[in-house]
Amino acid sequence: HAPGALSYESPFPPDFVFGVAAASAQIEGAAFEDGKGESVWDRFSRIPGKVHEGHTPDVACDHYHRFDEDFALMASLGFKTYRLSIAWPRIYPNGDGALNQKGLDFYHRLFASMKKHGIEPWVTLFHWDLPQSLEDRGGWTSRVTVDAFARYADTVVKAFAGQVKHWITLNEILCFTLLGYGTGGKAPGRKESDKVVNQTYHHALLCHGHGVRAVRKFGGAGAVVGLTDNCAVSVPVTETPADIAAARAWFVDRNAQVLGAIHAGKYTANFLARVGADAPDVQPGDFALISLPTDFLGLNIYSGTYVRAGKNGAAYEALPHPVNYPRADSPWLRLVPQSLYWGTRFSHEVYGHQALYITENGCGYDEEPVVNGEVLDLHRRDYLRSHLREAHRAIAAGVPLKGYFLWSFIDNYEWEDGYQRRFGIVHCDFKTQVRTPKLSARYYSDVIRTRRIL
Ligand code: GBH
Repeated sequence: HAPGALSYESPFPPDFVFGVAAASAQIEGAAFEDGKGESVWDRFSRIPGKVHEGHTPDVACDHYHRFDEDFALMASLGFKTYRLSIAWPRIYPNGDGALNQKGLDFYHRLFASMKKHGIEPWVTLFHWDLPQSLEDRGGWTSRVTVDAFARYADTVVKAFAGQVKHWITLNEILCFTLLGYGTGGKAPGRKESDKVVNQTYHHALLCHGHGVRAVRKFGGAGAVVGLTDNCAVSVPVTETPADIAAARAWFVDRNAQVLGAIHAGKYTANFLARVGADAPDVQPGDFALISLPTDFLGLNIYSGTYVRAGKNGAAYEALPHPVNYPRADSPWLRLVPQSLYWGTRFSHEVYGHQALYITENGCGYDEEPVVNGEVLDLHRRDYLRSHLREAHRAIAAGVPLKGYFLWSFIDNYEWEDGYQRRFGIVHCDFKTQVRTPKLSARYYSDVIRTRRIL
């Protein structure tokens, strides 16, 4: 369709993918069952003070034992695409070394159940549950992890090529590196120097490359692969040429170390100038792997930063959110729906991506009272609606946005916030494991059925 052909009233394009998302460590539970090895989150969550009230991923939504009923529920709501991740420590309990056949068997059963319910899998190879054994040998600071990931990726893609056609290499490189090894708020909770942190994401970029290589080699006909990035998103304060140019310049700077490096096939000059002596060590051949062509880019966008034209020759001015600016219960989750429009538009314009997916978008709240047996999460319905409108607007403007995955299908283990923070459109009672669709699940179901923003 031509740019401008869609109005808010017109339906999403017929091939637009509507999905829901979750991740292994956040929903599966069964943390020590059928030979699964310990992950860094199994370990980190047991360190006093690291996770809200010491919550662990041990049981989570018990999806490991309840996936069939979960897929029945998804199907009944009309959700036909599901983004999940594979738990590396189920497949290789020590990260490398011996293979755990029971781990592969579990996902074979899971994909068979999805097929039975008519749900298409989008599979992330790594969503933060690094085998603890690899962490004990340096984790993301070490190339041992890169070699182990290459082997893990080969094994998994080979095993599931018949059942999976959509692959995502890694989820949010800057989160599990910077927050895991820099600030220490996420597992493994280390506080290393900038030099070491920069090295961790270089290793993560190499794993992304290995993931692409594995899918090309073993994925079979029709397999596609991409990265999911939590790009930093700028929103121009006014939609004028000056503020838009400023927001674009901020976007280029802030995404230099992942999207910029992959796109350029090297670390860019402005990035190297910024990090100076802390630049990562790069070996010959690294960037040939890192910059292998992909089929799409996945973006996790929850929020955005307002940017306007700079004063006195500065390229831009990024504005802090005032304390009273609306947000979800996560302090970082400021409500900026236009982030979906500008995030996808800048990714397309700056890097030339021809297929973009929002692989996560959603909001988390601590208290969601039940009224007459239903969670009336009108706040989430409004979040969903306002963000879908901006996705729709991007498509109308000619941005190649091909799909949208809502985070999350069900309330789950929200990392350091434990079970306190609920992102689901389906409520999970963590005592009884009863699932109850919230108002937002009904709303999303209607949107998907009609392909319109209702
Ligand atoms: C996603 O990341 C994750 O992929 C998913 O697993 C998670 O459940 C979901 O979000 C909801 O949190 O501590 O101030 O530095 C979200 C993007 C970007 C959120 C970095 C946390 C750190 C803010 N993340 N952000 S701060």
